Order: sequence, then structure tokens, then C-alpha cells
Amino acid sequence: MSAALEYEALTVESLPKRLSDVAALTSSVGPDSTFWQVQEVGDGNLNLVFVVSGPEGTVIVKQALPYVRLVGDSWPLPLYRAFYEYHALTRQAARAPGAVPEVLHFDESQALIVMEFLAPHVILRRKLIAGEQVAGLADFLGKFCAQTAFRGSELSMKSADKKADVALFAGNVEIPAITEGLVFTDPYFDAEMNNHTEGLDPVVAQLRGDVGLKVRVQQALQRFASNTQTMLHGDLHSGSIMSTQADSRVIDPEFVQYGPIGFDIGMLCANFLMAYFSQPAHRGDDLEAYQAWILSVITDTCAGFDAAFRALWKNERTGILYPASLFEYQGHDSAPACDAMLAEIWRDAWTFCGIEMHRRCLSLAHNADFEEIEDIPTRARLEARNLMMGAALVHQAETLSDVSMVCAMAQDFNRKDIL
Ligand code: SR1
Ligand code: MG
Repeated sequence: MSAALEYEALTVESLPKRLSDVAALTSSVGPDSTFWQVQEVGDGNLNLVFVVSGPEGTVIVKQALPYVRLVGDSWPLPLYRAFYEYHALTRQAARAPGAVPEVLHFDESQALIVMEFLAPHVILRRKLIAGEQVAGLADFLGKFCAQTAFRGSELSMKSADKKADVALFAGNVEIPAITEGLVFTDPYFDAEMNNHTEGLDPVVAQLRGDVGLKVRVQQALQRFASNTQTMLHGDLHSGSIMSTQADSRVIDPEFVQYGPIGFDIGMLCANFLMAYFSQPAHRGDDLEAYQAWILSVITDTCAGFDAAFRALWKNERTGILYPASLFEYQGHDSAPACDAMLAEIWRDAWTFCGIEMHRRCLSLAHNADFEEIEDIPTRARLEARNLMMGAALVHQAETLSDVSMVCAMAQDFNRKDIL
């Protein structure tokens, strides 16, 4: 085996030479690296992503950069995030089999992961902007969120394993710090890296002037930062999902941390709601039908989560929490305890959902659903609906007992002229 290479950011030219000895590549792409074709396709905010093809097949090589790609080297970022992403992928693969790309190789010193090339999958956000439907999407996502949440918590894990995992991922400091700043804090004051669409000033002023809202958001940040209920994906938006017409996978868990169960499903629903609110700018005659489909995905994802969580509660409750010795073995139904836990999860989820809807329009990293709307007054009008619904979700999270209430709220805001 050759000695580990020191870190150097790969390029299309340097990759074949630097990785020519890596067995995962020679066996999956081809033994002679001079025949490899390399393309850099990363369109995210942080990393390099290469598609490497050859006579035997194609793989993905993902490498962390020592800074935030979106901003440049003025914002350094530790390479160790690749280590956490690798460990998150292995845990997700075990907890939600088939849901994430297979890892073929990990090189800690080069901060790179070689993984399965998903084809013909494309980033889900692109499909949502293009008005395409994905069969089985809600079922897949509801199950993924429930399985990773339940099996990464003390409802299922041995206490010692959970503590070891929390300690392991606690080393991932700077990446969650991005979320603590960009998601929970910056939208609510005039932070340096913020930007928002021209025309939104009155809405922004209203949100920043809402002290009750800021208190709720800070309470949510406290839960995010200090409640280690389960291992989160940490950045579960439609850019972290790849789909074909009928198959989906979750990618990119480098924002992994242990946190509150409601976080991933809440962020995910926010991204579907933003897709929903942006549609009037992307669709023609099919607007109503496509918006209805997005709401059905939200409804079914939540229902799928609920059903999968309840099934896991019934069949896999092997951890220290709510043991059968306190319930079933004494002839006591544990379903009310599950109901109570789910109520707390949904309260958190709708709060995180509203906050994500704010940060994608007010803070640094906006999403293409709105950003690609060229007509600025139209973009502002649609973002205003999204922002005001975000605030309503945060304020009313405790009273939203069913996802149908959230969808009704979205339909309501979709009709409003806020600006
Ligand atoms: C500086 S990183 C900005 C955003 O990109 C990632 O995908 C996360 O969503 C993060 O908040
Ligand atoms: Mg990402």
C-alpha cells in the first residue's frame, strides 16, 4: 500500500495521477488512470465534486476544500468535515438501508470520499423548478427521516453507543456553527453577509421587529444546539436529495450532528413549501396541479414519517427510553407516550420549518427556487408570502396538530398580496 498523500485540493488534471493507486477507483473506473475522464460538477456551497468515468464505470469523488466555496478563502472551514460526512453516511446506510449512496473509499488526510455515482438521478430541487413529479418520493423521505431519527436515538440505541456517537460528532464544531449563525441568527438582524430581494424591506422590518418571534427562534436554537436526541442529516433540503422519476437518495450529510428529531423533517418541509410558493414564477397552465402535487408530497411525507415512527416504536423500542418493562409488560399501552413524543417532534419541526423559510430569503445562502426568478417584483411578492408563512409557523407551531393545517395555511398565504 502506498503512503497517505498530504492534502491538496484536486483538479480535473491532478485527480487521475493522485488517485491512480486507489483500489476503489481502479476497480470501479478502470485500472489505468490515464483513461479516466474527469469532470468537476460541484454546485453546492462548500466542496469539490468530481465525476470520474472510465472503461469499467463511473464514481463520484467528493473532496472538502479548506474554505467555504461560496465565499472564498476569506471564510476558512476545517477539512475534518469529510470525516464526519463519512461517518454519517455509514450510519445512515445502516439505519435507512438503500437510502444513501454507497461509500467506496474514504481518505481522511485528503478529506475525500469516493462514492457510488447515482444515475440518472438529478438534484431534486432542479426537478421541482422544472415541474417534474417523482413517484414514491414522500414515502421514501418519510421513512428515511423516521428510521434515521428513531434508530439514532436512545429509543433504539444502547446508551453507551449513543454517548460514544454524541462524543464523536461533537468534534464537528464549525459546520453546525454555520447553521447556528446563518439559519438561526443572521435572518433576524442586519448581518454582514445577508442579502434580500429589493422590495422586501417592509416584511424584513416586520420580522426583525417581532420580539416574540425572535424569542421563539432562540428557544429553537437552544434545542438545536443542546438537545442531542438523534443523529441529524443536518442540511436536509431539496439540494440534498437526488431523484429519478421513481427513485430517490439522500446525499451530503456533512452538517451531521446530534440534535432534535424534528429538525430534518422540518427543514425538508420548508424546502417543499418554498418550492410551492415559488411555482407561480415557474409554471404555466399546470400551476394549480403542480402546487397540489407539492402539498401532497408534504402531507404524505409527514404521514409516512408518523407511520414509520409508530411502527418502529412498536417493534424496535430496545433502548433505555420508554422500556416495555414500564408499559407493555405491565399491561399498559405505550401509545399515549408515543403520541406525546410525536407532538413534541412536530412542534419542533414546524418551528424549524418556519426558520428555514426565513433564512433562505434573508441570510447568505438563498435557494434557486426563488433566486432563479428574474422578475424582481415577482420574486419579492412570492418571497413575502413565504416569509410571512414562516413567521406564522414559528408562532403557531404548538397548535399545528396535523399537517393538513400547514397545507391549508400554505394555500392561504399563496393567495395573499402582502406587498
Ligand atoms: C456557507 S454554507 C451555506 C449553506 O450551504 C449548505 O448547504 C447549508 O445549507 C449552509 O447553510
Ligand atoms: Mg450540502
